[in-house]
Amino acid sequence: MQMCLKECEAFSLCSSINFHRKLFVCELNSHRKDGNISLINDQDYVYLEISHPNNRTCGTGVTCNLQSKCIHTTFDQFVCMPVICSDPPNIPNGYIAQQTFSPPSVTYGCDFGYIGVGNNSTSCVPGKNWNTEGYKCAPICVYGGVHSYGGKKYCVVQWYRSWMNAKDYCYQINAHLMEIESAEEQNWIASKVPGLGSFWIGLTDQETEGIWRWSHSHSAPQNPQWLDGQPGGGTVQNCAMLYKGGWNDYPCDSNQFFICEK
Ligand SMILES: [Ca+2]
Ligand SMILES: [Ca+2]
Repeated sequence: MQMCLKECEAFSLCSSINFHRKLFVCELNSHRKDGNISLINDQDYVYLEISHPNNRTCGTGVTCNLQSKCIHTTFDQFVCMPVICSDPPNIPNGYIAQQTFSPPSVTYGCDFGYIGVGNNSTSCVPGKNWNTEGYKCAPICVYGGVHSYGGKKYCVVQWYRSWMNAKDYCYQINAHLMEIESAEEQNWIASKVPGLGSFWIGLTDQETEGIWRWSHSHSAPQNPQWLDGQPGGGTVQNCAMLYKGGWNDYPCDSNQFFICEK
C-alpha cells in the first residue's frame, strides 16, 4: 500500500487511492469521495486520500509535487513524471553493497555465513516498485550457523574442498581458514563439530617440510594441538585438519569440510 500511496503522490492529478488488500491492486483516483462520488472503502478495499504538499505549477491546471517533475510534451501538454523511487528493499542476512540513483539500482551482498542465490542487482522504474527478483542470502554454515568466539566469527562449511580451494573460498567471503591460538579455542571449536568429522584449518607445512605455519597470519602455532603421533605424514601430508578433538596432518588435495574465520 505504501507503494500505491507513493505512486499517487507522484502524479499531481491523483487525489485518492483504492487499494485492494487481498489482490494488492492499486487504483489511482483523480477525485475524492464526497456527497456525489462514492468510492469503495470496505473489507477488500482501503480508501485513502492524498494531499499534495509542495505542489508546483506545471502548465495550466497541472501541478507536480517533489516526487515528480514537469515535462512539456511535443503535443504542447504538460505532464508530471515521477522522478524518484522509494528506498530499495532490504533483504534478510544481506546488505546493500552498491547503489546508484540514476538509473535507480542496487547491488546486494550477503552477510558472513550466507551465499547469494539469484541476480544480486535490482532496479526501479521511477515512481514504481523495485523489481525484486527473489534474490536471497542462503545460509552455508552448519552445526548451528555462525558462531562467535573471542571477537571473531566462525562458519563450518559442509562442502568437500581441497585445502587450497577451501582457503580460496574463505578469502572470497573476506575471511580465512581458521587459526587456533589456544587450548581454550581448540576445546571450544571441538565442542561445535562432530568428533569424527574432519575439517580443514589454516595450518600448513607446504613451504618447508616440518615447519608449520598458519597460512593467513604466517605465524607458527603457539599452542599446537596435534593428536598423538601427528604430524606423521612427512612430505605426503602438508595440511592440517581438525579431527577427534585435535590436529592431524593430511594430504592437501583431499576434499574435506572446512572452517572459515572472520
Ligand atoms: Ca608435512
Ligand atoms: Ca597425519
